[in-house]
Amino acid sequence: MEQTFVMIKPDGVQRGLIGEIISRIERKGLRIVAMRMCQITDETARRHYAEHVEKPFFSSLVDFITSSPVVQMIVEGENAVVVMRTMSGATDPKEALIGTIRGDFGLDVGRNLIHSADSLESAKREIAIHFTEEDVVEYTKADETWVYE
Ligand code: D4T
Repeated sequence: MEQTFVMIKPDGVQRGLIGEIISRIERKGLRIVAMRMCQITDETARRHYAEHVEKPFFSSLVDFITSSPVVQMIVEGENAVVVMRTMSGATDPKEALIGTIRGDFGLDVGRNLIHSADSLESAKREIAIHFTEEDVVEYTKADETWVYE
């Protein structure tokens, strides 16, 4: 089982898509093991997006991600990192396939609704930024014998 870090961005929250996005994660068979709604600080946003500090869109990205509440999750499952990236779709929603979260609900790269870690290493780094061990619950979902062989 892998863990990945997922965040419904301010546009997803403001557009009333929290339930839709969480519902897709649940229906896929993934298990949410930590979840919180919060407004992230400028400092946390800069840590989270540190790899983009030199990019021209960095300051607008930090302004956007701190502008309104987000919903953060740790999502667990087999190949959870790749599965969540596939469900999220391409970074630019205009290019994202229909059926993905960005493909179904977005139009602008600066309003792409969801973040999910791009590798296991990023997932570990991001989980450590946003959650502590006490935030994580351990449990088995009743349907898992019907999700996994
Ligand atoms: P995140 O990290 O938000 O899940 O997005 P991706 O992993 O799909 O894409 P990314 O790291 O390349 O970009 C991070 C974040 O920056 C925004 N962005 C990106 C932007 O506003 N303008 C741009 O030109 C690009 C490339 C969108 C996602």
